[in-house]
Amino acid sequence: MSSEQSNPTAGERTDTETRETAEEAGFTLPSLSVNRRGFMKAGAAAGALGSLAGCTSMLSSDGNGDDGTVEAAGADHTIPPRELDEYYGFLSGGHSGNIRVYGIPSMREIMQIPVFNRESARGYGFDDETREMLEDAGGYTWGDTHHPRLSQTDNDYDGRFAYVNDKANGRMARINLKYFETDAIVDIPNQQGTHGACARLPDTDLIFGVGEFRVPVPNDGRDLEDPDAYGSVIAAINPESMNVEWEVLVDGNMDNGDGGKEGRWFFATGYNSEGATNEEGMTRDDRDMVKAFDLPAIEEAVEAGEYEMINDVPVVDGRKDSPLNEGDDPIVYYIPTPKSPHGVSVTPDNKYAIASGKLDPTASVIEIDMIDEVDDPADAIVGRPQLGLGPLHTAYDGRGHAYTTLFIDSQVVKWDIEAAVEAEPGSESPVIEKIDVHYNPGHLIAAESYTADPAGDWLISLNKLSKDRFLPVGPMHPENDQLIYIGDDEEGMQLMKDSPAYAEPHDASICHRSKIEPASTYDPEDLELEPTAKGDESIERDGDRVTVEMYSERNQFGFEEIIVNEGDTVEMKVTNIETTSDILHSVAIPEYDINVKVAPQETRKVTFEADKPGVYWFYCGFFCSALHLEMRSRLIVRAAE
Ligand code: K7E
Ligand code: CUA
Repeated sequence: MSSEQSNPTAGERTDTETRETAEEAGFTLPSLSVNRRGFMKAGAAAGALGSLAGCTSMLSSDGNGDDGTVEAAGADHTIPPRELDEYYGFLSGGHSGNIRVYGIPSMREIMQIPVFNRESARGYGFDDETREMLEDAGGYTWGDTHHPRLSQTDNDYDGRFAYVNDKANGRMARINLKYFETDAIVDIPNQQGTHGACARLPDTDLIFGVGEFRVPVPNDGRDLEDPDAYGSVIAAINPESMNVEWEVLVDGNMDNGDGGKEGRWFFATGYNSEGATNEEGMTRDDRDMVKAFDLPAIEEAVEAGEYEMINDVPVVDGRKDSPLNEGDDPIVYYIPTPKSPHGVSVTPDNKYAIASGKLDPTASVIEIDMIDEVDDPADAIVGRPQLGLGPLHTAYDGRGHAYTTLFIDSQVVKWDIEAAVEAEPGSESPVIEKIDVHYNPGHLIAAESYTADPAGDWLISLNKLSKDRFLPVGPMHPENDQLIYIGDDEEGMQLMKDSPAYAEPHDASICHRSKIEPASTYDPEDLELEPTAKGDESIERDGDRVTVEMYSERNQFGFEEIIVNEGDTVEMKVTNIETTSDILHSVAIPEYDINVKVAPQETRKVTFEADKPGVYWFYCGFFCSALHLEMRSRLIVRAAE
């Protein structure tokens, strides 16, 4: 390390605090008897830090990186030219409506995947197929992605799909990880504000969308002024067909959700059990509800016809006073939890669901196997460590530690899960250490934290505010996603990098690169449209409908000119016949507001009304060769008589 000052890793303040707390609690934290600098010197000489950290990255050779980042003992997040990142990170784009793909640990943004937004570079929302998909999904022009979750088989990532919610318009989308593109969106009936999103594990046989806003069900003009009659639903979506199979109506708002790893339980946090419509009312009570949904019991009720069909979806009544909740085996357990709990996540071993207090400085550790055994659901809460102010979300390293964001304290706290079960409620003793983050974190995510076997090396704190951490760019600031190394329990959490992000990532999933196999060109078999080979190009007229089939290659389109009449409907299909990876073309039609990307072996179609007579040089938008600028043809629209 070249200097202490330029090292923005965990502040001494928190180390000291942690040491005191830990010593009081009788914890032994050997490395903390040496300060960081001393440990670095001693440790680096020993040369054993790489294996100690259990990390495949190389030892850092010297101190600070030249990009203002910091290397820590045994961990190196810098990826030199020609080398690849170890993990894919899928970060939601929030109200930008997309998913961003990061390489981790470098934190470089590698790709964006448009989901609920229209996006011109990909032609997403421009070609017929994606435009129709967005129209069928409600025709909205934006969405609010929060929780990207990856499909799993046997509790491990299988590299097939990612799923993400639209908190704004109540939708769920699927992203095909062969092509890194959105291939299905469902507009969820009876649900406003699809917030939490996750899969039923171990094999991703259902996707859950958690309805946040309480509304009349159905929301068709009834009960407008009667909030007591409002409700919210969880929706269970078939991951293949993307149809909603059933819903469960509950009392109160719901917030985030996570599924157990053995398929039986689904958990949703919530607030506003008060049923209020303003802030004061929503935060009145000290307890709110975590709902534990007994999935087999719900499926039995659906089988038995115990539901009401609302907007073509079977809706099961899971409200407190529902007959299905009478007796010893309710379909929904209401677990009183302090206070307006926000994040919930199930531990890798499926033993606990941990809900963060948000307005209470504790997290509630719910022992999953106790839920249907105790008389009072509150007794399933077996631990309540005091973590700090504004606990929001929790991730895992697979070594028995939990990491929770503290929104108000602007910290990430690392704590011991079993110690929290042993300790008195409200005790701070399970806390191992805290690290300052900059500033006000929402989610955090650790590598493969949502699987049964987290990697335990990298963690990202997704901070809402960046304040002074980047060059000023006006009143709208970037977010700050901070990379933290967690692979060394002795050295503790180490802040490695600030990474600005455009508004606004919420949650993320991190998957080892070995588990995803993206295609580098399209397989025409995977596409609905027949490709057009060179020599098969055609222009056909049927009344005022003109069908164009053409190819594109370096440096031409299938036709030098396409002549149509004003008022014609033009269907233009184009195949990129290149077989070389990374040689993309597009069809950009000026003044017709069209840009359609075609990657190698991809076929897309765009349909438009030729309503403006004139000459339009349609051109290729990707810089595909030295003669790219010459890659253009004329669309000639003859004026009507
Ligand atoms: Cu906390 Cu939507 Cu997961 Cu944002 S939610 S932070
Ligand atoms: Cu094709 Cu530029």
